[in-house]
Amino acid sequence: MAVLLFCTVAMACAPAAHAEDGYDLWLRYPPTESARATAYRAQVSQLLAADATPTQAATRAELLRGLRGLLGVTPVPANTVTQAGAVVVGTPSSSPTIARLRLDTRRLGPEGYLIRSVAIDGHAVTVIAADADAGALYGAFHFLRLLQTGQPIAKLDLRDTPRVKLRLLDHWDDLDGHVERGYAGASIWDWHKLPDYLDPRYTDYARANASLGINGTVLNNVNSNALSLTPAYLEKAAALAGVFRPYGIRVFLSARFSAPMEIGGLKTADPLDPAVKRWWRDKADEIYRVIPDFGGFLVKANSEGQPGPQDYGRSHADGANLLADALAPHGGTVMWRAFVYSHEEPDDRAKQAYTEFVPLDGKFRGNVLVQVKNGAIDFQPREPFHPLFGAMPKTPLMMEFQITKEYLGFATHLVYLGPLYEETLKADTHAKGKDSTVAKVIDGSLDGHALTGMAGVANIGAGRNWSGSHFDQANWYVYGRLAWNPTLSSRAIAEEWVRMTFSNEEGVVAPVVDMMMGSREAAVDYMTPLGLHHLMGRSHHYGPGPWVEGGPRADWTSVYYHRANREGIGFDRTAHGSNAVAQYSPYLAREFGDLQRVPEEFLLWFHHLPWDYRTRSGRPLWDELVHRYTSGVDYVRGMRSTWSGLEGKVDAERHAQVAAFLGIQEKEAQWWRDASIAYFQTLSGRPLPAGEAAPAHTLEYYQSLEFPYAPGSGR
Ligand code: GCW
Repeated sequence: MAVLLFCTVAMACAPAAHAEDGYDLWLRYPPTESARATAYRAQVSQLLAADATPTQAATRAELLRGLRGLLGVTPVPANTVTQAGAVVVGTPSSSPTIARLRLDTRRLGPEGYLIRSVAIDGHAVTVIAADADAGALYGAFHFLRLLQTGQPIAKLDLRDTPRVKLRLLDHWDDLDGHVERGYAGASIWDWHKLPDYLDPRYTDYARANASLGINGTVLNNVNSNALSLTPAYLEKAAALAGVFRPYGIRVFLSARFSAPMEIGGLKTADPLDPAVKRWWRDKADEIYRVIPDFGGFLVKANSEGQPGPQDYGRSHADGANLLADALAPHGGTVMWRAFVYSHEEPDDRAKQAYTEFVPLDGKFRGNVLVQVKNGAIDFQPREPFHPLFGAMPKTPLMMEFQITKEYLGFATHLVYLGPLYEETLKADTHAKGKDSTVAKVIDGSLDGHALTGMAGVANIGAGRNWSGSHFDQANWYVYGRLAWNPTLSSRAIAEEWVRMTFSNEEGVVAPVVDMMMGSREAAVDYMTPLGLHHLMGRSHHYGPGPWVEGGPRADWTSVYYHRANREGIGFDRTAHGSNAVAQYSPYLAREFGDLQRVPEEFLLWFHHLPWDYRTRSGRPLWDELVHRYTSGVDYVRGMRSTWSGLEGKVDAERHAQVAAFLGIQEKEAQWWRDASIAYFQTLSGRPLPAGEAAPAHTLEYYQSLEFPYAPGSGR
């Protein structure tokens, strides 16, 4: 137990001034503006926090760090409340003071907490109580967030528990340090120096994740290498698990389905083969010997060239159950991805996952989650929610969002993904009547599942600011907050983040939040308006490529998706076309299939329409498309001017980088607009609407651009 007393001279306790390079993320803990700081100091005059376990020690250390930074306090050990303004954190077993209060902590579960203003021996005290250490840690971060965002703390009565059980980051990190679709530098994991060297950054990674409630991390790419399951790499993973454990974070690994052959010397990886079953059971036992709280496996199988059960004529359920049986004795989970589409299958790619997985509903073991991307194609700027949500009631489905912006401008574009996540989670599947939202599928409440999960493909790298840009940190942040509670508002989360990351000044908060909230819609407009999708450059996915055709498979081209010709544009997924609409509930199938009712943002996702089709604005489709492209670019121009107006209100170093990146974004938004218009105009044959500028270059110029070294490519 420790008690903290304040420095009388606040200055003496202030952290050394340092340039803001983004390393501290939203945990900067800068000195609080003076009037507010004075009030807070009276309310936070003592800290009682045990440090008998690693998690308790981490909780205490974070509170000390935060309070010292925000309010300028110096810790002095003690163990009872002796004055008003004590903060007591812990569980009934770690804190006699909390035990005395007889709070109903049981109902908080292993990760929940409550924060309450109470009186103890006549003193006003803030209690952060939980039933287990991890809950107290989360509560401490919540309390710090209240201070960081300038909230009143005198009359608190909060309780919070996560609505989703597994809240994970999926790293697409290769063992050689490359990050697939990573735009924030090399992998954060220095596999070569592990397990002996534990970069302090790993601890800061754990702190940042714990501050959001993220409780698991898949260390390696789903396009996986069997070597990560060898003893040497398991030891390295175990070292990371040791760093993360105090922060409530468990380690998971992507498992290569053919590992029994590649590192086990077997002749087959057939899931029904007894030797293969034995191999996975032994492997699981071995893993749990070195990582006792190992979370489980993530598997990409029979997808984009990865090995899987279908190589042996078996189903995805056979494959998933093989690994599930191996993990079950240890309490581990299999996350089996539904991102599958076949090489041979000529059917609409948007339909294939549903076609393959729905018949398997009810065939998976109890410790299997099927991991489904938010949309049926591939993390596009906008997609309708994946039709699997709501269609497999007997199987827990977990959400897979992409945090890294593979299709949304890499690191440089300011695109806040909160509205994208929120739009998907709030979407109504109508699976069990109205209000059967995707969020309710994910949190298990719609179909009564206790095993629930959400995964975000991480945007974290070894770059100093973690995510490749300052604003990309917000995407990590909003993902984590929504994984904890999928019903939160992305605007409220943006506001929290801006306050913690940049400033509590209203003159900063309001314009930055507004700018963020419209940024995703702008990217949709300048890249793929009105339901267009998958029009990016081939394989590296950088920049526009609506002309991409030919190559190894049709569904890796752009022409497959936009289907533009002299007559019109769009993918007919109605009953007259691929009938993908039929994979949604009858209510939605009718809505999406009906031109009068389909939300306009999905118009060309579901319909092929003539260039002169009259859109809701009254403009013909071609004119509307051009209008959207232009307004996307205009929005970016607006963000640049908003941001330049904030000069002096945000530290110079971060201001300058954001300003420069917005400049890149404007250039690239213009490039997307111009190249797309130049290309589609060759098909529509229609003039640009009045007042619309012609593309800066010829179509041939845009088509000639090549980017062999664009970052993050798959391989
Ligand atoms: O979006 C695509 C990416 C691939 C990725 C794949 C997947 C890991 O372009 O790089 O591979 O999705 O999700 O499996």
